[in-house]
Amino acid sequence: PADGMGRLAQEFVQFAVDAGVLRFGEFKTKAGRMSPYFFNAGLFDDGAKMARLAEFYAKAILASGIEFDMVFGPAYKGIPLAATVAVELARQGKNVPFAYNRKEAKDHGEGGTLVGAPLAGRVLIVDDVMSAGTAARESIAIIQAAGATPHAVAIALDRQEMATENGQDVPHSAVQYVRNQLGMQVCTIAKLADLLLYLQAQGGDAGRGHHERVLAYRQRYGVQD
Ligand code: OMP
Repeated sequence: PADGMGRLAQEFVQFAVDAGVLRFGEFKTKAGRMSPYFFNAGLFDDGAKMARLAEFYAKAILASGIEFDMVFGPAYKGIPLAATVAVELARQGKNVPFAYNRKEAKDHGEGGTLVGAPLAGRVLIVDDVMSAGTAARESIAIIQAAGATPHAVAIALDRQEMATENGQDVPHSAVQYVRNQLGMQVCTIAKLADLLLYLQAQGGDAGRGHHERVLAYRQRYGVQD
């Protein structure tokens, strides 16, 4: 699609492929599925890539019109994301506080598991990927326990696949659950459908092969938009 967000998504997929963050092959996901593609945000591993990544998030967040009072980054991968996205949001005219959690509570010094600004008001969670939704549920619990409102989630990639509940596949994605059941807003830079469009446009033997395998994966685990 030629619309602004469609174009941003295509640019982002290209950026992720070029950076080696989005790869094709055989990967096992957290939910135990064999996936023909994997998005490893940890491979945005230099200053220029992080800056560009933050720019994609900030553009998508600001274009979404989501209102929020602060940014929260869940440990570990959400921490540099929240920090750099907060920097970029400030650069684009929206300066908000940010916070993140530790995985281990600290029993000395400042103590506790939260670092940064106190969790308060409408919190925007910034994370990398949503597949089955486990990570999102943990962030929501942390924010609620602090007395703040889990208001929205911004992610780079929505895999648009079935969430799991107690180890069982359910017929909706984690993003759909967060939107429809929890009433939160979700902002994504790109989703599985954008990846499929990208692969289709690539053509060539490799592109066609990847497209076919990703399509087969969507048929097995995917959800309707
Ligand atoms: P859920 O917590 O099940 O939604 O899965 C999200 C997490 O899965 C991410 O935070 C990653 O740890 C991991 N993941 C990726 O990073 N990239 C992928 O392409 C797929 C996964 C995954 O395991 O599903």
